Amino acid sequence: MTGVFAAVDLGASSGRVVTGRLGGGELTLDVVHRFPNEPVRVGVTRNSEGTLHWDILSLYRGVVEGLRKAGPVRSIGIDSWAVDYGLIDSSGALLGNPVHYRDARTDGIAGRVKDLYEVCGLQTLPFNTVYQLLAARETPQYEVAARLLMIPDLLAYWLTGEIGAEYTNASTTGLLDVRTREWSSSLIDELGLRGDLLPPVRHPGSVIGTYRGTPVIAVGSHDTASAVVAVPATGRDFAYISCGTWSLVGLELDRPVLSAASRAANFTNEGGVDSTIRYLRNVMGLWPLQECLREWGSPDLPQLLEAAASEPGLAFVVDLDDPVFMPPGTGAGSTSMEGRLRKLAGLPADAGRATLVRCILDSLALAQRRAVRQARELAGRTVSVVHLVGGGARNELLCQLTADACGLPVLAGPVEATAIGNLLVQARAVGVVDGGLGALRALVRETQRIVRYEPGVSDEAWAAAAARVGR
Ligand code: LFR
Repeated sequence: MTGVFAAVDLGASSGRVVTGRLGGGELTLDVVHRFPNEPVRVGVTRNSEGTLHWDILSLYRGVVEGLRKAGPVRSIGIDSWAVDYGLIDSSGALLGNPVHYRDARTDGIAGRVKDLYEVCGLQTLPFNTVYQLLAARETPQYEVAARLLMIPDLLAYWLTGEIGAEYTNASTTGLLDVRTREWSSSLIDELGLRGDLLPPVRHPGSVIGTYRGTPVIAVGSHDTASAVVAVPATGRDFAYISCGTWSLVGLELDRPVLSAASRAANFTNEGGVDSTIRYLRNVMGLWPLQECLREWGSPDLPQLLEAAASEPGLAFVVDLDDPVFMPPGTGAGSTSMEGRLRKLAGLPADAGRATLVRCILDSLALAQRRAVRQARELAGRTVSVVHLVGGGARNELLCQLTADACGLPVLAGPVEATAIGNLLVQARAVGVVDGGLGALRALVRETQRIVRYEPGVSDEAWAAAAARVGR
């Protein structure tokens, strides 16, 4: 028995609707619609920076158009980046455009709040939903809101009229108890936030409602949770890197690690599909490269990567975890992404773009090495292979550098891991495929292109580079 399913997958720079035919050992994909996701800055006359918003209605239009192009499907699943939300009033109307997690409104807030790790197990990222809510607490919107809906839940609400908070994404808010997997009312009260805004938690695999007669199914609506479902691993001794705008580097565990060392290393315990824990760290990912490309007017990437591959390795490295790289580039002066990178890496003025790209990729591999090593130590696990999934799996230079840096084989692919994880959870929910994560992953392994990269022999150069960035 096979069926066709539609995955809506929203990334930080574009969205797509992907149909997948699954069942009977088959898993084939078709990207039926791609649309841009272009944040909008407004209100620059009120304060110098204004506020960076998601253009949520344009995203919704992309979703609806994509579903139209998808044609008849068994069901629909939606995933997106985490932490961001929309507020709706008691009539169901959206109160303002959701704010982008890279907006500066949360600057400094995390440092003023008590440590939440013991309860929610999350790494402190300045943009966690809890800090966004603390920043928004005084606004009229917050006061009159009836419900908070995370981005995929908001889109699902518009499609079906049903509200809820999908678990994997709710786990990124900072307000969910990592042990009970329910909202932590004591934490919410203690922070003086409104618990009544938070809808009941629903779990991947449950039916949300219908859109024009087609079931909409809760999937791992946090994109990283869906990507981890599609990691084509056998056994347990693997680390994964879900590499796109961010690199999410970590392990799949049965229970959270909440030790002081884990907290100090800023490792997160996010909720995964089938009650797993995604024990990982956010590494800056391809974002600095994407921003440079944008600033350079989108030059030919394959050509640039080829040139970068011929540059001397590890000549210039930066600590990509430095928060200075978090905000979008302005495209001008020293605050451009290129300017920030040049300054921190100490690049000579005549260094060209290929040198800069090599610096970014070496630095990313170095940061990924560090996260894999730390995850392994903090969780007390053996790692014999690194699975690299997502758009980054297309980047051969990055995959090879990651294998070299980690001193481990890298299995790269699938590129569309997030959409595949989304589709698999739907297909299982309607009974077209069955089994646990192991069975779902076997299907990915058997049907998708996966490329193996062997590590180079010497670790010395990487260890020295790590010491140079002080990590
Ligand atoms: C990746 C991702 C990360 C999350 C970041 C912000 O797309 O979802 O997991 O930390 O975006 O939401």
